Amino acid sequence: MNAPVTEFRRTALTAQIERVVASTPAIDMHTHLYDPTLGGLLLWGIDDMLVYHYLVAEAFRWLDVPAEKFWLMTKLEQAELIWKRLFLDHSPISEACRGVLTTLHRLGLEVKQRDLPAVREWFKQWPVDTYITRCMELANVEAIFMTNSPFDSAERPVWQKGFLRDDRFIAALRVDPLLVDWPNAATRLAGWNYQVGEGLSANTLDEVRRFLADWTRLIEARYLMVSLPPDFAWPANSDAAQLIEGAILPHCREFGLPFALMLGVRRAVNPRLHLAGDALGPSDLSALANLCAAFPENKFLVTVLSRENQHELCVLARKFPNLHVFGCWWFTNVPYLVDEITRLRLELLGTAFTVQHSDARVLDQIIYKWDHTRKVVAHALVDKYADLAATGWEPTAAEIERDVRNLFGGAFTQFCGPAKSAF
Ligand code: FIX
Ligand code: ZN
Repeated sequence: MNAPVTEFRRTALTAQIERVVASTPAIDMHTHLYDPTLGGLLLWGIDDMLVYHYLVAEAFRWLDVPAEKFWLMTKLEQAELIWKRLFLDHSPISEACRGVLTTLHRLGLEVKQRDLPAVREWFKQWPVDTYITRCMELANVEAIFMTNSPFDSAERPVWQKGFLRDDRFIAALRVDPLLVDWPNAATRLAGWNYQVGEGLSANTLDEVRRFLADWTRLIEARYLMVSLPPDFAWPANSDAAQLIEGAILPHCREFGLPFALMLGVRRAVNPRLHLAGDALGPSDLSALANLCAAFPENKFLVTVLSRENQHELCVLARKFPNLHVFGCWWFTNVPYLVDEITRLRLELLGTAFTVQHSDARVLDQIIYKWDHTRKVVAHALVDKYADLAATGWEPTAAEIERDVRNLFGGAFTQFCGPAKSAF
């Protein structure tokens, strides 16, 4: 029979694991942050934190202004209204509200004053570059993956002109417009001198590959990425299914790059809320199983938005070595579900997955997103290592450090492997 670990041993184990989890640098493998020299696209500071779409959605639970009127307000006015409704008129206990407070607290501000003008003043002292370093230190993040879209008219010209890269920011090529709205994407590609027709002929697919190759090289992308609705199916006659098979996956094989699938988003369920109006639905993961089975040479990085899909995703990752599970995405990034999902993954996959990505849209958010995740993950790991210790398998410090490194980016790096010489 297993001897239960003593209270004393558990306390020591807890302290050790909390220390390792706090001090292990994370690779933030999916964000909406930008290299600071990329045309001023990087958002940071209190007002951008307050108008984050997670908070906008929550503010509308209390707002008496119609959405159309809200969007006519300036960013500062919106931020003030959100601050009043979500922080002053009610206690800010939701995860997104608490996140703002954790961030300010870790930055050294006194949140108890509830003084928005003073917080705004404090942010004015920071040059962006020093501030990036500060946020990355506090979050203990060593690399930030961006979301880079050639279809974004703010981003596209800056890449084409060229700029001196900040090597803390790594590019990921986002292809949603290509896959979810092919007729419009085809028109744009044709305008950029790719010889594409509306139908997905062999020649058109080759030209899409030429487009992907040009952008992969230009931005030095480390993976390609798309988010897809719950009804995505493969195989199918849809544009998305044909483009994935005929262009995206051959391109990924040629360049040795993974394809990241974020599954289960229902866009614009309430378009009046803009970015805050997206919702979710459970995906049919047989599409994913079919892709993993049909293309063993391709690597798939996958996260799912619906709680209902989490268990099946783990089971699929047990079947397909070319599938790597990552992060607790968006509506699942609340401690309650991070705890549940992380425990499920640890029990089904060991440490062969990536525990979290921040999905930050505002730089400062990396502080709270990683802080909250680390606390939950440490608790889950204490239970798992205590279970091992009860069998007599005492984990060594080096083993714990190795495992935590894997969960926070090591397994992801190993899964991606080196890119190919097609670069
Ligand atoms: O598709 C995505 O990458 C999503 O993460 C975003 O569209 C979403 O708006 C978001 O910010 C979620 O955290
Ligand atoms: Zn995202």
